[in-house]
Amino acid sequence: MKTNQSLKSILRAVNVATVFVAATFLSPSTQAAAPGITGPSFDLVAVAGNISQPDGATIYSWGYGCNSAPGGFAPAAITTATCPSGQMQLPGPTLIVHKGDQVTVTLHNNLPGAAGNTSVLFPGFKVTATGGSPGLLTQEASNINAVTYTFVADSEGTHSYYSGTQGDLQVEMGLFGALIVLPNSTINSPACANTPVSAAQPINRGSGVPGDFRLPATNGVHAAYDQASSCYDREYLIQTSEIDPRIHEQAAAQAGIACTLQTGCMTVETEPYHAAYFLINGRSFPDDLDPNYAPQYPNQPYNANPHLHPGEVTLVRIVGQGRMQHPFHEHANHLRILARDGQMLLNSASHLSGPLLFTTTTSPGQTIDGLFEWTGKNLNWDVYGHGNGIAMSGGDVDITDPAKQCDTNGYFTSNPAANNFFEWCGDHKRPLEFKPFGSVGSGGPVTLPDPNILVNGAWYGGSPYLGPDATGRSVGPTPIPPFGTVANSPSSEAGFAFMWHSHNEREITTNNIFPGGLMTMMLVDPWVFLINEAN
Ligand SMILES: [Cu+2]
Repeated sequence: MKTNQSLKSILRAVNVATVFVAATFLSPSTQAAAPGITGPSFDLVAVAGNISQPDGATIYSWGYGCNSAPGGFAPAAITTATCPSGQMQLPGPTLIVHKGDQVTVTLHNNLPGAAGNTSVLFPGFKVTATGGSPGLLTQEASNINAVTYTFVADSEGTHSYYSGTQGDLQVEMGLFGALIVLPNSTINSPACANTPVSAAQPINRGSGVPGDFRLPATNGVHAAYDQASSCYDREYLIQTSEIDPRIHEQAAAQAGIACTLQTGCMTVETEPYHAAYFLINGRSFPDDLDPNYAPQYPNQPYNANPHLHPGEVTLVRIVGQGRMQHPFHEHANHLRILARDGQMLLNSASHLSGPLLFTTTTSPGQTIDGLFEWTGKNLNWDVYGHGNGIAMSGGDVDITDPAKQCDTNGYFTSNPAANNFFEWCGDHKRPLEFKPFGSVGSGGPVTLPDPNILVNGAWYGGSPYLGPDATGRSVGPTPIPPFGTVANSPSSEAGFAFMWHSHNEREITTNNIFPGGLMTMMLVDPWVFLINEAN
């Protein structure tokens, strides 16, 4: 569970997050990224264990884990990564390799004997299996034995892996994970900087700078594919799945049956199917906001809590695991689809041709890579708070100075070496204190509630702005809580929270309790706040 304080903060945010709210997190939980173990050789185990859910339930599950210590962890900036030998994970360890790698995965079957054989499929790759015994879809490992799979990682992007044995039971029990293949060759473009992925130019930070939590690039260029149009600044992995607890209870009750049959000795009804838990990366909301590798989730190491700065290009890696489709909606902007199942969607001129989607429906077995960005464009008020005697670093927008003009795309991006907030020029000089709360008729953006009524002192982020002075701002006809409070110190987080969730509202519950389930929060933080995803 979240700490009570953070939970309250989130719950308050949820109530009004259909648009956005300024939110604060007293115990910052800014850890997310796309952590995993590095290859190209992996020694995995399929094993039983228990996962926890925010309603207090402990659910018997099966999952992949590390059979022995992995070769390494990524990203390097997350220093608390673990993959304890012989311990089940849900989802399984994220396998990180580079294009062209000869990947070897050895799977040990430590499931209960009553479960019978098990296996792993790597859809989209030409897999050679050695050892084990023939199964319906691939070679399988029998109880306490192993099988080895090898393939060349010839397709970049985000992929899934999952059991190829009794999938209706074994995938439901948790035998699935993600495989990320990073580019390994020379990018077609010399560098990712200033790639016109969208109207706003992305800031592509160099490797190793503080706040860089991307997976390792062999050539120093962070692109999802060997195409400059796939350059990105941040990345997050989202795996959706669900649980019908009745199936897990039946499997738990029969786990002790002595059995040597290849097909196992369990009689578990996998239909009719009534899911009660809807998961992102093995956790339900709000547990998915807690850090990666948090000790309270020994078998659910990965969280889901994207953070980004305005203008950053964020790579969202989505994997539909389990058996249901989920209409996953990324609030705040649409997602530009980059690739499906590891195949880039390009036109003949090598430009992105994927759709701009409001809802990225996850399908079992399908992966989606997409680029997400937020600048506040066309909000109709100045979220950066310029124009009240407060200039952005490097000077205010000034049409007489070429270095301070809006670019041809309508953004102020002319001086990326300074603080660049990707301001939409049409919204410039429309701060809330000029167009105040409750004065929509005067040109104000919306009638926002009085912050003194909406929030409870320290729970308020303190500023509706994301500009250079975002965390130290106390202006306006309705006094916003003064800066320097516990909630509004320059080092604390005071961004905008947007809900990313299933649009099937049944799925944003945890065993029928709202809020929960397949939901998380994405935070847009001001540039002055360092998004630190090291645990
Ligand atoms: Cu929504």
